[in-house]
Order: sequence, then C-alpha cells, then structure tokens
Amino acid sequence: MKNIKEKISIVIPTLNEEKNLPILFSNLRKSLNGRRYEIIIADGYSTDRTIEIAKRYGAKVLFDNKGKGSAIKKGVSSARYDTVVIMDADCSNLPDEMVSLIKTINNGYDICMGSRFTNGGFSEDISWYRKIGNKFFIHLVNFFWKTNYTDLCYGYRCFAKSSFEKLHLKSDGFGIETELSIKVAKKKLKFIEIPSFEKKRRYGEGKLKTMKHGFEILMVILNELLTN
Ligand SMILES: Nc1nc2c(ncn2[C@@H]2O[C@H](COP(=O)(O)OP(=O)(O)OP(=O)(O)O)[C@@H](O)[C@H]2O)c(=O)[nH]1
Ligand SMILES: [Mg+2]
Repeated sequence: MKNIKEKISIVIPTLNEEKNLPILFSNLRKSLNGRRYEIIIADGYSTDRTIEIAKRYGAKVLFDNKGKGSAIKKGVSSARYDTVVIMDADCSNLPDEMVSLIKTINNGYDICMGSRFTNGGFSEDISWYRKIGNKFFIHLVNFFWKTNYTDLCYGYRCFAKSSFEKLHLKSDGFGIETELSIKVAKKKLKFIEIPSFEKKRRYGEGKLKTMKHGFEILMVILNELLTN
C-alpha cells in the first residue's frame, strides 16, 4: 500500500507570475516524478495570464484579495493531502529540495522550514538591507521564544496540514512566515530547519516592499509578545 504521506499538496501564492509559472510547473514535474501531488494556486487576482497558465497545467485555482498570507491560508485549507508544501511562484525556490522537506514530515516533524542562512543554505536574491532586517527579527524571535532559528521570513516550508491548522494564523500579508515560526515555538510543535538555496526571482517584479512589510513583520512579533 502506498504511504499516504507520499501525497503532497503544493500551495503557491501568486500575483502576476505568468512568465514564471511554466518554468516552475515543469521543474516540479521533473523533481516530483513518481509522486502523487496537487498544485493549488492561491491567486491575488492577477491581471496577466497567470490563471490561464495555471489551469492549463492542471492546477487548482483559488482567489483571494487580502494578501500573500491570506492566500496561503485559503490554499492550505483546501489542500486534499496532509503533507503540504508552501513555496513562491517566482522560481526562487528549488523543487529539487522538496523531497528533503517532505522527508522530515514523514519522519514525524510537524513543520520543516527552509533556511538560507544555515550551513549549506544561500540566497542570491536577498539585498543587504533585507538581510539586516531579517537578522534583527531572527534575534528578537530567538531571544523571546528561546529558539535557534537561522531564518524567519522565508516562504519555502513543509508541514502537516493538521499542525498548521492548530496555529490559527492571523496574518494576511508577508508576516505569515514569522507568525508561523513564533506560534510553532509557543505551541511546542516539533520543527526543523534544513538548508535552502534561494535563487533570484526569474521574471517580473517582487511584491515585497522592504519598509512597509518590515513594519508588518515587526507588528506580528510585538503582537505575539502581547498575546498567549
Ligand atoms: N495571492 C497573493 N500572492 C502574492 C501577493 N503578493 C505576493 N504574492 C506572491 O507571493 C510570493 C512571494 O512574493 P515575492 O514578490 O516573490 O516576494 P519576495 O520573494 O520577498 O520578493 P522578491 O525577492 O523581490 O521576489 C510570489 O509567488 C508572489 O507572486 C498577494 O498580495 N497575493
Ligand atoms: Mg520572490
């Protein structure tokens, strides 16, 4: 009998990623050869051909107008399988790393976070000022919640859907990964980081605005400090 955890739901938030999707879908097919998986595109009402392309490749498409975090939550809640991967659409995350992410869940972890800053990880995509911001937030989180995270604001992750649902995440935007990391520590879930190589966005423009979304992430940390 096939192990049920071999089946994977891949949730990908998208906003105008028409040029990246064909490359991503074809790389996913190569990397996951032989595995059963579904792709869920959680789209923020793209105005380009993102939806047409996603449907052409057989992905399930959902819509959400609140932001990346909200789209991810919707995508995860519609996942058919208990092992869920979240990743970006811009070809920054390598599908070849997915098997290592999934293995950790098969081995009993609740969540596995890709890390660009642990031994063996790297980013071609992060600017020096975002790196400083990320480091500052990591130190805050590690200090307050006694964790040893080496990365925080990185969206290549795998988890058991049932564990994700226990966290009742509130963030609708780019604070979702930070809230997830903090709540995993608060709830004492079993987590692990593995090295990840973040490539440069292949096509199109990044949607993250450093100051605006940096502030959003800081608010997530403060809010988690003030609540149980
Ligand atoms: N549904 C939805 N997806 C979004 C939204 N904003 C960004 N995304 C998607 O979320 C993922 C991460 O966004 P990016 O713009 O790549 O953010 P980033 O990687 O920090 O920025 P770059 O390094 O410039 O690429 C991508 O797949 C985006 O298409 C949104 O408002 N709604
Ligand atoms: Mg990106």
